[in-house]
Amino acid sequence: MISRLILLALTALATLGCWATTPLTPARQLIGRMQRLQKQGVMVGHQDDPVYGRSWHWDEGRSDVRDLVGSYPAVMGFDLGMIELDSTRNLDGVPFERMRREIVAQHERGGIVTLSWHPRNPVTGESAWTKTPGMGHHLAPGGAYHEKMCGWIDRVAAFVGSLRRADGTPVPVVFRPWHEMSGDWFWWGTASMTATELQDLYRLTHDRLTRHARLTNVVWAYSPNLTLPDSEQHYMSFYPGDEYVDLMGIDIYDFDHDDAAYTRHLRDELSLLAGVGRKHGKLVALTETGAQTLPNARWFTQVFWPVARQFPISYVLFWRNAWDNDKELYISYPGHATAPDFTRWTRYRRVLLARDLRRR
Ligand code: BMA
Repeated sequence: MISRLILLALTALATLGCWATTPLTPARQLIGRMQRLQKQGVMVGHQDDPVYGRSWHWDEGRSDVRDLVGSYPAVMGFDLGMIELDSTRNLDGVPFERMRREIVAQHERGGIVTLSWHPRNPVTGESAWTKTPGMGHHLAPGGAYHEKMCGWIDRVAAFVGSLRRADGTPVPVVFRPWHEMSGDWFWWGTASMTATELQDLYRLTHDRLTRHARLTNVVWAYSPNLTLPDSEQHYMSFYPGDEYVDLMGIDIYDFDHDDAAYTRHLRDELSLLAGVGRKHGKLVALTETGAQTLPNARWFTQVFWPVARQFPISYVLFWRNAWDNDKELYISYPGHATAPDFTRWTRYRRVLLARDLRRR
């Protein structure tokens, strides 16, 4: 009996020792950190924040957000579109070398990075917004474009694998492939692929990055867009499975300058998201949002926050302040009518910028 007890104790100690020495992957570390941060507040995110803004592009050390409130946003988004073609710049002109540098810098200042991907249409070579009925069939194993797609995904893997600090440590990122698949505008959307085919494409992407390229720095986001009338069943219909996803998100915009409709949708969708996140044990985030051209000077404190503050979201990513297109403006900059309101909002205790994350 005593020897049995000793054996049991030794096994327990060995197991504990083994746990203690198995380091968490960079992705697992980021998930844990985001879970802790989600309890403390909502992180402010901005697409392409340090590479261009309303009236400037490619300057170093600039940011519309930092110029206004004195801190970079907690989350930065970047897009990999055209990396599949081995291009040196993405579809909006951002050099990938610069992007890599900014991603590492954001990580080093304690911030978080999320990546989206608007790849060209693999069949026609046209933009991501070109539909091709039967796309799922072309991309399935044995399909005429399967190998090409694997090669494209591998280029994403090479870039994500190259995100390292000077000492070689991988920089973790939240990757959000095949976003807005519930809409019909992208070639991976409902006009070109079935929900099952999309799930297969998501799993293929996951497999190439984690098993084939052995990346340990990817946190996986699932991010349909708002498609009314919405329901949990609709939201989940493209879901590749719990073993492929770490974060559940949604993209919602106010394109029509209709604050009442936006807040109604935001409330419905965030409550749906909070429910599925709880049920599946995942992080949740508002993976893209914004009021196009920001016509309401008090949008951040009066329209967005009264709803968003009621839900446990990890971050909100405002889309880009395009340098080449007046319509794409989603976050304040110095001199804009929303600047005082945005500044006030970022001072709220539960609204987190990069400077608030440093020691958390
Ligand atoms: C879209 C638009 C496009 C842009 C693309 C990738 O939502 O903003 O203008 O090229 O994202 O950033």
